[in-house]
Amino acid sequence: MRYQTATQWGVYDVEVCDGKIVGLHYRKEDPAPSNIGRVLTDGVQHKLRVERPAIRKSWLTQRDRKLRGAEPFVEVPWDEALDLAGEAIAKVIDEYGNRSIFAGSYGWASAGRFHHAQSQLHRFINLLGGATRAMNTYSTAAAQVVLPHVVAPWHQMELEQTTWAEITEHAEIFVAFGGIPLRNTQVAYGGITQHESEQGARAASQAGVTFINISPVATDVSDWLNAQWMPCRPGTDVALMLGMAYVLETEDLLDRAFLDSHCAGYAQFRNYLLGRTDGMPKTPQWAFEISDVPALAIAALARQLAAHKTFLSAAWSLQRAHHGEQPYWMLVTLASMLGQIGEPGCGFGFGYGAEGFIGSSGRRFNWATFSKGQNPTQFAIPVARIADMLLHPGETIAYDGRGITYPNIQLIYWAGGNPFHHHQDLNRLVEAWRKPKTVIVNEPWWTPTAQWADIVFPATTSLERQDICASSHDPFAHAMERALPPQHEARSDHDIFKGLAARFDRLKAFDLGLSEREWLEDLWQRSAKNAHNEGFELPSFDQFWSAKSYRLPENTVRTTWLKAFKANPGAHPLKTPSGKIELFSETIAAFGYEDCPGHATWLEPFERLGGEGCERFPLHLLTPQPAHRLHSQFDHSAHSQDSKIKGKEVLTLHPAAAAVRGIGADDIVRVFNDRGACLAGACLSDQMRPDVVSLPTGAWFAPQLPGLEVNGNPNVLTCDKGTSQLAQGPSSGTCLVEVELYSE
Ligand SMILES: Nc1nc2c(c(=O)[nH]1)N[C@H]1C(S)=C(S)[C@@H](COP(=O)(O)OP(=O)(O)OC[C@H]3O[C@@H](n4cnc5c(=O)[nH]c(N)nc54)[C@H](O)[C@@H]3O)O[C@H]1N2
Ligand SMILES: Nc1nc2c(c(=O)[nH]1)N[C@H]1C(S)=C(S)[C@@H](COP(=O)(O)OP(=O)(O)OC[C@H]3O[C@@H](n4cnc5c(=O)[nH]c(N)nc54)[C@H](O)[C@@H]3O)O[C@H]1N2
Ligand SMILES: [Mo]
Repeated sequence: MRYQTATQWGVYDVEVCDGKIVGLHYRKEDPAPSNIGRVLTDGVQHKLRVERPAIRKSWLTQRDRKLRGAEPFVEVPWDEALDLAGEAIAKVIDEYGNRSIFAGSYGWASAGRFHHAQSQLHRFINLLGGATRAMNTYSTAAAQVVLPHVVAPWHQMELEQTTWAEITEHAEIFVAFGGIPLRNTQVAYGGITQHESEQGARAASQAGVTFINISPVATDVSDWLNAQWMPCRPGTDVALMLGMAYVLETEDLLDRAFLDSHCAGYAQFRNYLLGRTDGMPKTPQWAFEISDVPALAIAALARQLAAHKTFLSAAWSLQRAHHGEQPYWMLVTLASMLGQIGEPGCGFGFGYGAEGFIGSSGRRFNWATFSKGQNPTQFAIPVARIADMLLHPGETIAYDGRGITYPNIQLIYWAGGNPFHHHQDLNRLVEAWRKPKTVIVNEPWWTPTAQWADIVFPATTSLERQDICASSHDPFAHAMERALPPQHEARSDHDIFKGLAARFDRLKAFDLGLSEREWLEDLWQRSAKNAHNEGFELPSFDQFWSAKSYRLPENTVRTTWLKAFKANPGAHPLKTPSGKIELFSETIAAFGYEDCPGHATWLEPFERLGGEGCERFPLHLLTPQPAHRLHSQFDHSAHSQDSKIKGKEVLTLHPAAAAVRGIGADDIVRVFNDRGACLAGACLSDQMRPDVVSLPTGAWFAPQLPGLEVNGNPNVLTCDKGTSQLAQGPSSGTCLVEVELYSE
């Protein structure tokens, strides 16, 4: 039998025979289906499934916290595990209050609007009086906080920014800071039906658009785009952009009329650019010394951009670094100086190689979501400050103009994320994670986070339940069919929280007496109302479910991003305080943060190539997204394991860097700095700077030897420091290491 399923990397039919997945079929409507789908064939029914509720041994006997992560589990019946979890939650609320529960539970979990693990957790915990939550994402925290001050709310920009179709038709030059790595466009949050990024880039190239790849890695832009490569040092893009801005200003190649009519604060920025505030003009020579891109090349590029219809883009990775607010603010500043913002195919945009929906022309639609209710504590921390919060209860940090005081967390509940994958400086997280009394995790597999819990509830996967896949950025909705019965004793997150809600007399308030099918019908009917308000009708739920997929009616042509603002800024102001693009922000300046002043600024990161003290760790470590999976998901599958070297994640380094260290292809190497060390398998490539190495994220954290992680998880090396006091985002992009041949 074939069943339709939808994942965050595409829609597939899985073939099931005698209760086993035996095959996977790609969909013909997808022009570039992702191979990541292969993880399903052996990964779902894998020996690493959590089979039954499990309690860590000495938590069960004496409520120990110190051995968390280093101890076996005892399987218990469902009722006993739910009783224990319910008692632990009730006790913490009683003794410490709701803020002492951390239910931020960041993570991608799986596609599907009803069985969305975090939403289920949040609905449950809100009914008990709420909990401490997390705000913003690991993906784009710095952007989400700085850009609303400067130009527009992030979510609006993601959905409405310039399409590939407009770039193809109108742009002449596409500048890609951080490239357009198409491997990342396999994925889109909440699901994706048609992978169109490659088509989009090819069409632009065939229409004559010139691509420029400003990145430490040449392969961040596909070779068929014939991009000009400018290999900059990581974390120095702001300096490079300032060098270009200097040329535009001093050679009078900028649009002063646009800066006057559409922007606020160019004068303040200009004083800084010319060195009037700090005695340091940001000349191309100055920019060369920081970025290692020759001054002549910087000046030539600036002139080239001013003479053409230019689109400036940046990867999301640029802002996942110390002072990550600055490259995005600076990109907007540079685009404002060119004055082409609001013209079709020109201006600026973010993430064209980040997720598959960026730049697509498909209709955007507001599908109904599963209702989480309100969090009565109304309290959240910046998502990447979790270890800091656990280690420093009572301490106050700055965030976007206010103070946030860390609560005293006594219980962590995680459903649908893997902090032992996603957080920086995992050795610090290990220490922090042992502070609370209790950790509860819902997981399908024995991931590191499950291994680091006290109570583990076995969760079903999408293939074991019914759901609807429909995201605001995708023109399709799909039925997600139940292809398998729940494996072993697994239950859906919804059923797990039903069991817990019953222990608090909240079952009826939690599930409203509705079955899974009735919840899906409710979602569909609420979406139908949204559709009706937009002037079209959805089919009935039964029609949709039997057809399996539904496509939204084609849009009337989407308008060019910021076109109305360009035409008449007075009549169509931005949502910033001045209604203009804020090259200087009075608001941010008034916060008085030395690590995020009032205009885009080059600020030294805590470590970088060419910076002070880089001699001991002379290589910059990039930690990009993995090509063969989504984050850490299904790392146990054959598809992911086949991409490894001797079972280790692959570290790519330049042949020259390898030669001086006596490293050959396929050798096992030790990657280390003062924060930690891990093993990896070496792969050589001359398509990168010789002082840069690259180790994708997602290998399951395995600190099996003293001071040594053995699977190749780069987050034992990254630093757990906020981007700045403005956004407090993760700064995983800022990381120096050394590499040596490993011999046991
Ligand atoms: N060094 C470094 N670190 C990074 C990054 C980087 O660039 N560099 N990138 C960061 C970014 S952008 C992100 S988004 C994060 C990603 O971090 P996460 O989103 O936490 O990573 P995932 O591996 O997707 O974790 C999802 C977990 O949910 C589980 N799961 C799947 N389906 C279900 C379900 O139905 N129910 C339940 N209960 N669980 C389920 C999966 O098994 C998996 O363990 O990583 C961040 N970490
Ligand atoms: N296959 C796959 N795709 C994914 C994901 C996945 O897990 N697997 N995860 C998804 C998620 S959650 C996210 S947030 C997005 C992330 O999307 P991005 O953050 O855009 O992707 P990254 O792969 O982290 O980085 C892109 C490239 O930036 C370059 N780079 C790094 N630092 C610098 C720098 O300082 N300057 C310059 N100029 N370049 C730099 C690196 O060479 C890297 O290849 O990807 C999504 N797509
Ligand atoms: Mo992300």
